[in-house]
Amino acid sequence: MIESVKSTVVAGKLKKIEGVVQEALDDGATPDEILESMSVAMDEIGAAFQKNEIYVPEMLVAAKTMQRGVGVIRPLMGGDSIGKYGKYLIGTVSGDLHDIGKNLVAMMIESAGFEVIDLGVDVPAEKFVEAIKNDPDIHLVGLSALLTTTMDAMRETVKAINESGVRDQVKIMVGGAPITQAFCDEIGADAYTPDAASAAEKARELATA
Ligand code: B1M
Repeated sequence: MIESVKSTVVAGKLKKIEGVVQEALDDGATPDEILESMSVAMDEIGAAFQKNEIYVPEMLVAAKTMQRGVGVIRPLMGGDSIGKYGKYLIGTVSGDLHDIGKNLVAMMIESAGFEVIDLGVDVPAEKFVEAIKNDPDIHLVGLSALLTTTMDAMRETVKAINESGVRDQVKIMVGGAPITQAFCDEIGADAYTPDAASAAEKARELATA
């Protein structure tokens, strides 16, 4: 059953995914297993794109299929009461339109007990700064980047926050496929985590430190 979750995402069968995810759940698969299987599907899609076996439209429909599938398991993720650990500002950096990973991080962070403020994709550095300045209750900021070409925008965003006089108010977390601990250290962010689950864990740790 879990295999068909993966193959349905790879094939971009938008109309079928909700039923297939539900069947997998009924069959005993956990939401985590289903998420993992959809993420593996996106890796397959990425590899096929790299080999020119598929093009942007196929990548896009697979992404939409995964997002619809995530919608089915979202209510099952449960978690702590929203806002218990404070507010978490998140967005994908300027020039970058990838949001599946960022949305998963936002979902896990919310389940971990934060009120999430999601600025969306292609977010200019100034918008992050403005949001932090306008809300003194924001103490954590998450930046996502999926392209090697937008890693610089992440660097610029951290720099803009550093220079805006609000750096002491927040801790900055970074992540996304091309991001590493070394890059996090280099740009002066506070924490790198490789996936959504570890991001939620780290956010709690930083909020309670
Ligand atoms: Co794009 N794309 N894409 N794409 N795309 C990649 C990233 C790529 C690796 C594919 C490839 O070539 N193999 C490649 C980047 C190469 C590079 O930079 N080295 C690429 C490219 C080239 C492009 C375009 C330039 C293609 C073109 O137009 N020629 C273009 C750029 C558009 C832009 O952003 N300006 C483009 C466009 C797109 C679509 C719009 C079609 C679509 C995105 C739709 C959407 O997001 N709504 C898309 C997709 C779907 C992908 C792949 C196939 C899948 C991404 C994904 O959703 N993965 C991707 C290949 C791949 O990743 N294998 C690819 C599933 C998701 C769960 O994982 O996002 O990694 P991920 O998130 C993880 C972790 O990274 C981490 O946690 C998440 C969950 O555990 N994480 C964080 C993410 N953010 C975090 C923040 C944190 C902590 C952890 O703290 C704050």
